Amino acid sequence: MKNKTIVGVLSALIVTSSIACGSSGEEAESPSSAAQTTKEPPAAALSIPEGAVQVINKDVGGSGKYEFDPKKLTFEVGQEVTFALTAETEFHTFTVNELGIDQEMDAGETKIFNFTFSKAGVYKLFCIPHESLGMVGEIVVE
Ligand SMILES: [Cu+2]
Repeated sequence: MKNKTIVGVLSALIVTSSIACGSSGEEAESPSSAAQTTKEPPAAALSIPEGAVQVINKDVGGSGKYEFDPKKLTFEVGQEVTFALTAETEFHTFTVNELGIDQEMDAGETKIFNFTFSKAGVYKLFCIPHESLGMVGEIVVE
């Protein structure tokens, strides 16, 4: 698995989105090393869309007590949901195998993604690294 280095929370907020999906393959030649990159205000980058369903991926300061908050979510068939998933201080995933959902969050990161629930059912939600530690939940679509 990848190295889950804990980056400083503030710098992670700024940098994560740009490196999250990047493969560290080609870093050979960058002629002009970004000497004068303009700094962006950190808070503005994380605007959570109105009406988004917020789920906090809790680890209570890395204490080892892992849980989704809330751990049970109920939606209607056909409902399009915008999720705002926040990882508290550790890497987490928001994974629902049966629905093909597998979102990853680095420490301190908030991930926004959309999903439309097209089929009724009760689906198991879990965090890949912490499933065995009880970080599980349930998505009900009715
Ligand atoms: Cu987790």
